[in-house]
Amino acid sequence: QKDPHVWDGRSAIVHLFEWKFADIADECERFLGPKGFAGVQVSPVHENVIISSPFRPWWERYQLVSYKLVSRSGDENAFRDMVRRCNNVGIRIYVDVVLNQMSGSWPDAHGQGGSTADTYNLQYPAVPYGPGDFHSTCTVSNYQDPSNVRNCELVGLHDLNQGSDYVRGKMIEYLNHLVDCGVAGFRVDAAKHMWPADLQYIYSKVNNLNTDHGFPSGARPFFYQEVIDLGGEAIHSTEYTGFGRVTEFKYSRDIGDAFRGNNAIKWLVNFGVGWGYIPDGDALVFVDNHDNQRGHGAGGASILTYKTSKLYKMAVAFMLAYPYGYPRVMSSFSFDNSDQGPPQDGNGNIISPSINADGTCGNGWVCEHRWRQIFNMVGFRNAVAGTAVSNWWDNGDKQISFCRGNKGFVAFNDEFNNDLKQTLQTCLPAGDYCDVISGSYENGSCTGKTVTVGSDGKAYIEILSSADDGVLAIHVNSKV
Ligand code: AAO
Repeated sequence: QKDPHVWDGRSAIVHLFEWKFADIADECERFLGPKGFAGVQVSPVHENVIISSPFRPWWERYQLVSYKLVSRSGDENAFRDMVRRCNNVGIRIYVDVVLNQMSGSWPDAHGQGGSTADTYNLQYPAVPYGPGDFHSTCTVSNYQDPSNVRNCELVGLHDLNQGSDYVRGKMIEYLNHLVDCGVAGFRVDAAKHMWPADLQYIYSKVNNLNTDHGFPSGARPFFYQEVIDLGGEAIHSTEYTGFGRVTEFKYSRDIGDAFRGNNAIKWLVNFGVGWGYIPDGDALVFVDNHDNQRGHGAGGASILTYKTSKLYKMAVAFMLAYPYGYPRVMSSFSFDNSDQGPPQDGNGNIISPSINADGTCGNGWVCEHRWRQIFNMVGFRNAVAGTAVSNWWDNGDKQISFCRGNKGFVAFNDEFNNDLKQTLQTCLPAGDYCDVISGSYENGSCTGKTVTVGSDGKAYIEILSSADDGVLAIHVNSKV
């Protein structure tokens, strides 16, 4: 349940936050498949309460009225069609599932599929759930007390009792429905707010992945659980790593601090377990997520996002170059305030991303995954798969480089006033290589800088502090 079940030669999940299913299907075929991505995390797919004040915020999708597959991203037919089309081109689908709770209290609550609920009285007839299926209405207020965190309401969201056979049964039914549709796994929202033993039980009852979608028989669904553990609280990530991966939030905070210059990047030499994180095979890693990019969740001012683009691209490049955890790339819509929903019309219909001539997105979508420096580093990660870090070099401060076996080499200059100008060991066979950060290697030619590696494996590497990008990356598949 820690294996993402990806196609050979592929890696990285991209979170297409709030995308519509039809657009995701197109993106799998026209971009993610060809560029070597392995999977997509989709926003919650169940029926949620439509919230009109504030107008259709992104977070309404975490407030359930039923487990029907109908949301602003599309209905069940659109969902099934997307999963099939993406699986056909080697892109797995992971669904963000909300098991902790239903909605908060809203007058006249109704959902995208027309279901209604009496949220004040804990009546959700479309499931159906009633008052006996919930924990009490106390508030999560003390992160030093596991019972408070797990048996009370997170920000007023009505807290389901996963200890009940009936409630568990409904959740297992929902997850099995998604498995039947062909998904490869799940992000489990707010896992920290549920008892580990309850989750372990629920996961154990979920069916094997659907062989009609190309999964081998006996394949268990991938589970990665949102547990925020920055230390200092009663609940630890390791309570959940026995039966799935866990989102390593320390990674997100610390990589931000490092590239912001608060902690010299030379210290990244043993990033991961060496920093006290959970084991490599237990971790799901990311630079930012849909919460902490807008000040929700954890990490605060340390977090890098698309808004700090040069440092952000460096941090994402490091995540993809360095072998720790399974990486997730964030793909955002642009926002000015933290409630704002995705690009939408006056009726709350999501507006599709447009694709510009240079491959970037328009209509309010940022599409970090279409930034050359990011998707080319997915190609780098695929090219160097199975190799270890070697020949680490640093200048004692904020310039570093390292090899991945004899398959790839990457260098970073995180100094704001000093150029990097060094002859460095690249570990690559002699030849000319295309730097996949300043350009791309396409149809046999390089649109960026070319790096010449000598017969001793060394090359002159230059990253000026004034350059658009503070990274340089070459690999065996970018040999000119
Ligand atoms: C909305 C409204 C609320 C309203 C509610 C009910 O905003 O005002 O009361 O509806 O109607 C999302 C939004 C919420 C939204 C919710 C429902 O973020 O604003 O509420 O949908 O629509 C905790 C949880 C974590 C959670 C995170 C946001 O542990 O699971 O809060 N993330 C997930 C999703 C998220 C979603 C939900 C859960 C709910 O990813 O999108 O909410 O389904 C500490 C704790 C953390 C805790 C944070 C924030 O973190 O450790 O566990 O996260 O506090 O409460 C330092 C500390 C760090 C600390 C952090 C923040 O960094 O080191 O430990 O500060 O103080």
